[in-house]
Amino acid sequence: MSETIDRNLALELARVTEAAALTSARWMGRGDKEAADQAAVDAMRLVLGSVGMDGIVVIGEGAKDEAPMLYIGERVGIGTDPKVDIAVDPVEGTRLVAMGMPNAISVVALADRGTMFSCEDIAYMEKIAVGSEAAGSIDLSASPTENLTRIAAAKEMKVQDLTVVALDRPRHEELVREIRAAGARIKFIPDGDVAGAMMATMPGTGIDVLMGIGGAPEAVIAAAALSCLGGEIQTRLWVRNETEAKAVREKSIDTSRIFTGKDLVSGNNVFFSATGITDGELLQGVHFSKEGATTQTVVMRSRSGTVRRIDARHSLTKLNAISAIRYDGSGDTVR
Ligand code: VTB
Repeated sequence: MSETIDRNLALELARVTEAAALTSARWMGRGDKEAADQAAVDAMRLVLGSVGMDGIVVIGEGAKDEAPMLYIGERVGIGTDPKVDIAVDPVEGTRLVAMGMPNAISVVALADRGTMFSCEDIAYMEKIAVGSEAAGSIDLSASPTENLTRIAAAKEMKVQDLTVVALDRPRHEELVREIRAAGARIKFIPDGDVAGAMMATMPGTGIDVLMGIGGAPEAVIAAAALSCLGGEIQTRLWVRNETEAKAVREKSIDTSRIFTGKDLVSGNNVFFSATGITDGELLQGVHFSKEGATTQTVVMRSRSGTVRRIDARHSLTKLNAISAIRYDGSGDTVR
């Protein structure tokens, strides 16, 4: 399987996230996050449908009855081998696009069939993620102070020099208090902790660690990215309400278990692509001009460890002539 999966899928994923980013970027700052998401979903689904694979959406837009497309369990691809699990987030940070804020990305990850974790009963996970220099030094069951001390030691830095990225949420009040008491700096993000985890892992972003509670599906996508980038992620399910607590009791879900990156994505041939929608530290967003549009994408494969950045220039007039996707913003993609 490896040859097929290597040659056919790695770079094709770039086309998938590019298409989603190009269409959803039309909605930047227009205050309509559903429209930004729908445009991306339509384009992503269309391009995914042409990829030579037999894919099942494991992380998607939601359960079948609430998500008409890219729902969990949906089969995508042309149906030939390889058999893969797919995680999609057509717009990671729909509000970021709607409000024209930084770091909205379009993301797809693939791994061998049956190797991606999913827990539809619990929506959130506690997370900690670091880059390769600090891999092996974190422990989610230890306090944030302890983790910051260990990360600083591993990176030969002072805690005061560390920058934590965290979602700006009331549920992080205690975490924020502790990080501040330890003396580290914080970069708050309004949404998008997949980008946050990638920032903590990629060199040159100025971020040392991601901490806090975010979406469980986003944890799996982040784990896919980290299996390619190196670094380490640890997560734990976080129960948000009585409905989830009931599911935990009835299904004996272990909420004390710490999931490593390998627990979330166990396959060792993982492909990942992310294209910027709005400009950010990680990737440039979609820029439009009279010639068309430009995109920036990071494409990676865990087995080889290759990380590529792809700067693309798109002629929207030509694309419109050959595709069902309405790239010029003139209307909806034909579904
Ligand atoms: C995050 C983030 C997403 O949801 O996981 C977050 O990555 C967590 O949920 O972009 P809340 O927004 O409810 O805190 C998003 O912000 C939105 O899907």
